[in-house]
Amino acid sequence: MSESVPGIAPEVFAPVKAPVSPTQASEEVEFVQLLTPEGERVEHPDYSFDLDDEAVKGFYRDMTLVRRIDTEATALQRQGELGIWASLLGQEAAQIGSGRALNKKDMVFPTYREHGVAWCQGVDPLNLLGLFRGVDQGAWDPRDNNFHLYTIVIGAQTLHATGYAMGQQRDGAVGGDPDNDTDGEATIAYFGDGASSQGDVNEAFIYASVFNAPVVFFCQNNQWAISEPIDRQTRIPLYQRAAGFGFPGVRVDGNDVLATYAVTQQALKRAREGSGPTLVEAYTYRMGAHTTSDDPTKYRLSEDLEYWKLKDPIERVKAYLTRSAGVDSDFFDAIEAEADGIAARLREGCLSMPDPTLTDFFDHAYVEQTPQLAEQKAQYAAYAASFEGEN
Ligand SMILES: Cc1ncc(C[n+]2csc(CCOP(=O)(O)OP(=O)(O)O)c2C)c(N)n1
Ligand SMILES: [Mg+2]
Repeated sequence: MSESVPGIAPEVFAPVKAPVSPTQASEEVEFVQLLTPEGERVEHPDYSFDLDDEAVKGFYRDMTLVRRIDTEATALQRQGELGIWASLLGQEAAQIGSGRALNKKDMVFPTYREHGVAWCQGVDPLNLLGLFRGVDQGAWDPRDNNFHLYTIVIGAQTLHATGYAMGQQRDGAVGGDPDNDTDGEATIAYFGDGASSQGDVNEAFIYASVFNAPVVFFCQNNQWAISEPIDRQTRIPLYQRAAGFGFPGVRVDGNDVLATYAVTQQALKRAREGSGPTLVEAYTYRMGAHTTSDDPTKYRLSEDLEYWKLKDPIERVKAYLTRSAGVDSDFFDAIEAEADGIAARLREGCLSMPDPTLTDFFDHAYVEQTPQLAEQKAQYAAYAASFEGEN
């Protein structure tokens, strides 16, 4: 292989050296932060958090409840009641901050890990469990809560979101009074650091840019795509990629719910006003396994997790509420009790879900049954019946 190519620096050909741990890389990171890991409020020149402490208490409640939902779902999987579960542990602030910045008419396109955003949109967590239990293929109607079905095909939803946003634009739902951010609609697409390498995501960026679509690309950079570290996805900070596509990018402390709220709110406002897309990179960490089928101890250091535990998104809000907002233990105890109640309801609801029959799957392939599918369903039913009476 040639040592040098005119106009290309030799280091481009050097093997990419993954850092020993993402922890080291994170020391260099600059991002928008409004609440430190110690729970101290800080100011930023471009972003401010303008809600009161009641709202912060609400964020604390949301994050605590979704963490509990997540813990219960993980336990249910371990007990054989769910086929698989994708935990959001560590990403509560990124999801609640962005989810609470949404307006009623905004539309959400999630991946498979956005349980916190689903919560903000009012999707019953039992519906999420049905999907992971395998008794349905997503039992919620996206129109009920402006929250689309989970997408497992990495990055595909960014194209769906861009198409939807272009529809909002063509329906005249964008623009209007720029001082009234309830006037106008936007779309938000969630995806991961690994997804940023997909062709679909890059195509979505181009379409959104040239058509000025009202879409916010919300990337949760949790440092890992299963066992692949962020260094295998990019050599520049992900948010900087937006510049090459012609729209703004911003990196936010994804473990800071106040900053995530403020940054997403501004990006959504831009979109609703007709100023086009924004890429938000929420810098965070996947504290659990990729899914319950994964064992992260095989590929990452436990010291990383210890490092990120100090940046826990919930603990910093608790520290702020206790020290700076005068909130006492009654408040926290009440939320724990509420979490217990939700967990019990979920467990009971999960265990009592009716099993599907295999023929159900033929009914849900298309909105309307086709003659071919009807025939296949009948053939399958006859085949299954031929085993009746056998052990
Ligand atoms: C198109 C496609 N390729 C591969 C996979 C297998 N896969 C499932 S999750 C995943 C990693 C995704 O990582 P990231 O985008 O960072 O999201 P995270 O799981 O960290 O939230 C991969 C490669 C898939 N589901 N779809
Ligand atoms: Mg990831």
